Amino acid sequence: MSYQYIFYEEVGGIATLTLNRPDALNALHPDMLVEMVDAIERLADAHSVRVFVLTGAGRAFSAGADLTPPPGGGGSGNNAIHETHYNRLLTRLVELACPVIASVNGPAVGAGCLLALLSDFVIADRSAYFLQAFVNIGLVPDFGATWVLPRLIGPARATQMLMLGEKLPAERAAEWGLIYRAVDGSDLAAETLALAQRLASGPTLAYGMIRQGIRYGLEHSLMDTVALERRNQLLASRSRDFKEGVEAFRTKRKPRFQGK
Ligand code: T3D
Repeated sequence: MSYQYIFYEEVGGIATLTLNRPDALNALHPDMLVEMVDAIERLADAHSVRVFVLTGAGRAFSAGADLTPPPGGGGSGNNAIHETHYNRLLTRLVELACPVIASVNGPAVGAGCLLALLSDFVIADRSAYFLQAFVNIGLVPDFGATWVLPRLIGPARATQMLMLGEKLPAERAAEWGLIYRAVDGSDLAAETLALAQRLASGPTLAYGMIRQGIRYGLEHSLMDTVALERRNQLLASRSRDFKEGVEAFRTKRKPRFQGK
């Protein structure tokens, strides 16, 4: 599939998807969502990919759902789009077996905000903001907002974001624990790359199971989660990276993980 609304590239184990509708602040056009799902399915099948980076072209990360209905229907409020596009994208993202970084170069709004917050690490330009804009246009939150936000920042702050629909500056978002870090805009690309390279040279299988474990633990009991940890530890202990990690420890050198 060739892409019109996104850039996608894989370099050195790092797959980067750039939302590319800068004139519309990377608003999520339905065809863009189809392209994103295609790219994520492609990277999920590519065993060479060890970290996935999401970012936006221009001055925004994403302004959320496209509010200009495309020809033939769609646009905000179209229920079918949730089933066919948003939920599919969310599922593919959550099921990825490698770490995901959102490099938030500007406003992250509505579904665009959730797209960032569903990542494992969110690094944002200090001048960026996070905005749950749904209420400002008379919509209720979707794309997992009412599940993700209370878990990340608690119900009081989630309610504040969701009901007041005000911009949350990146630095405040970092103070609240909503995101990993806020950095100077001029450092964002380098900081993102450094984190991506670090993760791309780590034990990918273990990262994938940590991802799975965190989501699972949020929804299940302690004992169920311990049971999953036990199953995953057995798998991790059979990996080449575990063998390499122990060997490196014994011989007092840095491990060279292969992601296998
Ligand atoms: O379909 C479904 O039902 C699914 C539901 C999904 C949930 C959502 O995501 S709902 C939330 C939808 N998003 C919004 O409500 C945000 C709308 N945008 C804004 O409020 C503002 O644009 C911002 C606060 C994000 C930024 O403001 P500002 O002043 O920096 O930029 P601007 O001038 O408003 O926007 C620049 C251009 O981007 C402008 O186009 P123009 O006039 O230069 O040709 C604007 O129309 C366009 N744009 C911004 N957001 C969207 C958009 N075009 C389409 N859809 C947008 N969401």
